[in-house]
Amino acid sequence: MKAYLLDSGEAVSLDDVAKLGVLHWKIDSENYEPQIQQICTDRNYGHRSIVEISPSTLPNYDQMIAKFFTEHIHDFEEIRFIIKGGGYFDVRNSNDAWIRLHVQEGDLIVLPAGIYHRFRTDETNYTKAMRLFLQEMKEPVWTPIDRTTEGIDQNVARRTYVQSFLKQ
Ligand code: KMT
Ligand code: NI
Repeated sequence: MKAYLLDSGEAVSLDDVAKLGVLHWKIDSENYEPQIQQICTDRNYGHRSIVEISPSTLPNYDQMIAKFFTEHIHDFEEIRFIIKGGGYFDVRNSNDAWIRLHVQEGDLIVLPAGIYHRFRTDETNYTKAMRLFLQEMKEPVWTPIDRTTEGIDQNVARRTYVQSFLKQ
């Protein structure tokens, strides 16, 4: 995984990315099951699903990619393992600038609840990813809460995130 400031292209270290609460593992994409299993056990991930992002494989493609690329938060972690292809997760740093995370085959990334982020495919225009969901979730659903939502500063996940990672 490579990280850089989106505006300037200046490299950002993975240590600095970790300070924002983003977790990352590089996993053998040929034989990922053992490591994925271990992480699921350690972090209480239960349900999984596969998403294949390309015009021919994702229903409502245009609508979906527009949604992925709209800045949002979730009430829970966003956990994604890239099986094939690549993509960009943009996350906001403590100055509210975008950091672009280029994820590719074998990257497993966890975005903490409450972090502002968005996603798009990269030049390959193809992302096959496993989505993992916390066991505590009754249904593996992902509801994005757009940054423009009224009262978002009072959202519990957002407040917890700000307290934990942005206030030093
Ligand atoms: C999401 O929730 O933003 C996504 O699932 C993006 C695609 S997963 C690489
Ligand atoms: Ni998201």
